[in-house]
Amino acid sequence: MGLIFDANSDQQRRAFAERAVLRYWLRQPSIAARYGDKGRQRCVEDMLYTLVYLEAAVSTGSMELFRDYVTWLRSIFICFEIDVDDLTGTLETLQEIFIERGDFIQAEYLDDSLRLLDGMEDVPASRLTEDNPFGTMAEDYLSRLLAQDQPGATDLIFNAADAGIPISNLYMNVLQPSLREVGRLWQMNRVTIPQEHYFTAATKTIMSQLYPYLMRGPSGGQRLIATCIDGELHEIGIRMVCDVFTMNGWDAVYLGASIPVKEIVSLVELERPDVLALSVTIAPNLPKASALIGAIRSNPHCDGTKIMVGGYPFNCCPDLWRRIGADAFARDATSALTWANLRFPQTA
Ligand code: B12
Repeated sequence: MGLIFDANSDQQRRAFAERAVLRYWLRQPSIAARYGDKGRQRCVEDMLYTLVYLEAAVSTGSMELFRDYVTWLRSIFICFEIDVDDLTGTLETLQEIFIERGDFIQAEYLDDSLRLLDGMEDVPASRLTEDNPFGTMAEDYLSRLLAQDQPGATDLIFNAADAGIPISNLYMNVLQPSLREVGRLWQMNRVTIPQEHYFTAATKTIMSQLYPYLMRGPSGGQRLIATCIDGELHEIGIRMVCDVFTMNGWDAVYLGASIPVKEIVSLVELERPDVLALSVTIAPNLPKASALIGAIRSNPHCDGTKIMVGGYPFNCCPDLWRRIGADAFARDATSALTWANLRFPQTA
């Protein structure tokens, strides 16, 4: 529905992006002086990014998804001190080209974001919220890892686990909010990419070291396969989902990041899990998630497997899971378990 370009038409998309950037730059002669030739290439890459987000939003009928993207982009412009007028001008130019082409749905999505642009939040709110019962620990974890103190962060988590705090609490209230906070700080230009990568790598190591604490509960006979869609590199969230299921007696298998659609279908066909848990963070990966769901639905050998989805775009558009044809959605690992336990009570 509403695709701008033929499927996989990278060339068409690039030509379109170049045309749109050129049109805006010709209108704003000062921009060439400010950004130069390198800057123009950068703008084309950014335009391509905007186009794939727009395609993902249009193809899933989610105007709020594109709005969220523009809010995010605008805050990046502000925090990296890039002139927001250039964002407005670029989006207006894009809208104009879509109208000329008769792509009115895309023009409408742009119109929505342009109308709301001035009211969008300049900087996102902190992810370390006051209602977090482990807020102090989350702040402590964040500051230790930002100071490259992995041993200190490890001690913090292991002392808490040794004191009997359930791993799921540490996941939900310490690791999850601090990872989201480090993402926010990156978006605000307050932490560097190496700092963010160090934070992620250290957190993955700590999660791996926690495995002896996971203690697989008595098996309830339910089966889960947990995976990221093709192209998706954000895999910590789905790993948490899988761990929480494991701790609660599910026979849960975690496949990791970016698994091709065909391979996931074959595995579901072979293993027939009760639930396939599918994670998507980057909205342009949504069309592949829809394709996977379609392929599973049309395969009679996959009958009986329920498809649950989750991740960033679903948390920002609560209705999106229905529109891509999933059976369920959960905001986080513990609510996913609640849904799955109700749907599949223990049999063993
Ligand atoms: C770590 C990280 C990365 C790492 C990921 C490493 C890894 N091994 O996972 C790396 C460096 C690879 C990365 C890359 C990118 N990232 Co990044 N990343 C993050 C960061 C900081 C943390 C992600 C995380 O682990 N969160 C914590 C987990 C626990 O939360 P969660 O993922 O939401 O998962 C929970 C729920 O959503 C739910 N859930 C998740 N999946 C599922 C599935 C099911 C079935 C269910 C039921 C529930 C469920 O349960 C989970 C546990 O409770 C986020 C910030 C953020 N807000 O999350 C940015 C973030 C997601 N990244 C972002 C971006 C832009 C990118 C890049 C495009 C950057 C770039 N230009 O290269 C690339 C894209 C890579 C790709 N193709 O996938 C943006 C996305 C913004 C947007 N509007 O889309 C964010 C939000 C940062 C920001 N604030 O700007 N990133």
